Amino acid sequence: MDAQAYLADRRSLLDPYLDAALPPAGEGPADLHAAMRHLLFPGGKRLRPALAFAGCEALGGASVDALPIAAAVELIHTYSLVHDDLPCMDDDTERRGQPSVHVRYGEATAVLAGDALQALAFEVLASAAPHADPSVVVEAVGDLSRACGSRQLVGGQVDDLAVAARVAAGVPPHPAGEDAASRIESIHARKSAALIAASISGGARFAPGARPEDVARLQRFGEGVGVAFQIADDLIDRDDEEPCSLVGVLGVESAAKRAEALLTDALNEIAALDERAEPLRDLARFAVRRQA
Ligand code: GRG
Repeated sequence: MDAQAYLADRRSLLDPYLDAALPPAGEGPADLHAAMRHLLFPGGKRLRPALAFAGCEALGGASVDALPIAAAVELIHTYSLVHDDLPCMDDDTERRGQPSVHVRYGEATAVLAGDALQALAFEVLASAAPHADPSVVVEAVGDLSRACGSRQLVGGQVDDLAVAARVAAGVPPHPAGEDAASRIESIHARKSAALIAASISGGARFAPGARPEDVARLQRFGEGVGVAFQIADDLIDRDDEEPCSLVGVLGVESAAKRAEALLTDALNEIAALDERAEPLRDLARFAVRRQA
């Protein structure tokens, strides 16, 4: 099964589970619950849940073992998109060809829908406890909360916004004497790669009998693939004006080479895993080499 078929197949496992986890759109406050569903269904590529399933399979688990973490990472991803589109952040009126949540439901409801999606992610993850080893669930909650916090996702977003603010103020995006490429990769690592790595290692944790050294290996794999994924995203946009992009700083060719080098290093990191890691390898290649 290639990466696209894997994404489609695992979407059909995830979506009914996600649907059941969300309050129905008609339940009061109806606007809030409808706003929470707005970006979730039909949703995007479902890359992070697929990575969670594939991470679990790579260590011998079944996809169903990873359902709670797969749903949790998609809920976090969705919350971050709802908030990222707000006028005080990226100020985007459309996402995936639809009005952004704040355009459709108003700003206050969009902020609160994002908050509720984030809380629901941890509720869903905690609900794994009766089936999974409770100590695995506690570790997974700790890992995911760290990936979402001020040292990772939120901190990366703050530093990204600071680059945009410098440009808006008419000063160079990166201070003189600073290594702009390293700074950008550090932002990518926190804003994009932390959640991607948490998806993979989080899924891996739920494989019965997963060894901590293999989970750590998959975490490192995810960190590399996550940065490469963000570079690929910037290559697709080809936005030379984007100040927080390696494409702007290094040019298309060097940025593409950097993404490939990160992918190669990441694949080497998990070379010892057997053929059960093949869906994960395919997803990583797809994430880094896709054209859209
Ligand atoms: C607001 C806390 C907070 C964080 C925002 C997600 C994010 C951080 C910013 C969105 C803009 C951006 C460039 C994020 C990097 C991650 C990224 C490329 C998201 C898009 O991911 P895909 O391609 O999206 O998996 P789909 O639509 O397929 O779900």
